[in-house]
Amino acid sequence: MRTKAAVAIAAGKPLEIMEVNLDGPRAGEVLVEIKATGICHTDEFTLSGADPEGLFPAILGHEGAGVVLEVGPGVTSLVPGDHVIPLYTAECRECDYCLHPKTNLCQKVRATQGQGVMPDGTSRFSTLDGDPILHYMGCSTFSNHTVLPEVSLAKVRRDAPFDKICYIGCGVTTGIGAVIYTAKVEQGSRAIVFGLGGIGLNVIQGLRLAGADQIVGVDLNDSKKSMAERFGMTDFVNPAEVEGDLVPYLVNLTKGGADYTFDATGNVNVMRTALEASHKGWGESIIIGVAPAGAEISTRPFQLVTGRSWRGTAFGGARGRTDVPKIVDWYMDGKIEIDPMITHQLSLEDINEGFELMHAGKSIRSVVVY
Ligand code: NAD
Ligand code: AHE
Ligand code: ZN
Ligand code: ZN
Repeated sequence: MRTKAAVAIAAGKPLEIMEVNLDGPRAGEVLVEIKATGICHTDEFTLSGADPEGLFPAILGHEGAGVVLEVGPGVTSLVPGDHVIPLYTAECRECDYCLHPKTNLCQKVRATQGQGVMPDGTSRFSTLDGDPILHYMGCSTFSNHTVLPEVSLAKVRRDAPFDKICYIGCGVTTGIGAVIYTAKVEQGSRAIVFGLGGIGLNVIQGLRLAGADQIVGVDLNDSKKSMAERFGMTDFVNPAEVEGDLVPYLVNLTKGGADYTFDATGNVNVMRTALEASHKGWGESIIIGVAPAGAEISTRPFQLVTGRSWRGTAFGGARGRTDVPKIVDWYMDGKIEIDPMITHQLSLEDINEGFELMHAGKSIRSVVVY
């Protein structure tokens, strides 16, 4: 079939909107009509050329929602008409990782996904001239139609609005999941969240859900403050306005350091501050941010010797096919909020505007509706 997509031609170049060819689903694959897709910072990271796994030309986008149109041979868990959220972290329920209780990092399709192809080693996308176009993060939601492995799709209820639940495909689940699945934050905890963007705000609402007593938000951009307060932030710190070292300031503010800190900036210096602002003896610091190729983290080992832990999380530790439908329920039941964070709605033709808004710090989430 032919479909319309925003194609990343090369690093640093705007996406090009064009008709592309999409082959039908093969064994274990599913054709999905994408109804809405969010633009995540990670798409921008890849487009900029900072991602060592970034490949071109490719159809980016990994935060979407849509409807199953056709299933390939052997697909048993989905039928045409099902509503789905694509998963960049699959859940096959049978690999060593899926069977291990401590991780959500299913490896069933990870190797081929990282090469921009389907599990059989080929791409379903091509130009109208027949040149292959690669998939991205196993999703490629910047296309009106896409093909995914069955294990990379969460089936969700049919009454949930696509233009909101697409955000559960990455930002919402990553932020809330970092709190409840990865850190397992206890009631009454003190926490610090670095970066109050599309991920950090969801960490904040996760902390509120978990019953944290103190939720400190740290951002260089003052305009993020009011939205963060709406989601439960109790204290705001702009590092540019703090005299002297930020670590002792935050340790003092949290009465000895935070029980949990979260990096949602991708800046390795911030990651160090986050670790060191966690409480001596038991503080845990969770890295969510994705750092550019070659960047490294550092701290004095003494920080760990004295009881702080440095951890990381992908997709908030969520097992997509199991947890994503529940998060959709939380949204529909009013337990979590999504709507205020979707600050802009665009058409596919205007997708580059969404990237510009993100660059300028003017949006939380821009969502493309097909
Ligand atoms: P965003 O651009 O919306 O937000 C980042 C925020 O950090 C902005 O508000 C910015 O002002 C703030 N910031 C930047 N530098 C700062 C500094 N030095 N100190 C304090 N604040 C600072 O981005 P996002 O969509 O929220 O994504 C955040 C990070 O999370 C990105 O690196 C993204 O790639 C990553 N991410 C990771 C996962 C995962 O599974 N681990 C999932 C999604 C996104
Ligand atoms: N390819 C990059 C790393 C990118 C990365 O860390 N991706 C996160 C998801 S970010 C979503 O917005 C992730 O889930 N990683 C786990 C995985 O298996 O990719 C690099 O630096 O190589
Ligand atoms: Zn993302
Ligand atoms: Zn698996």
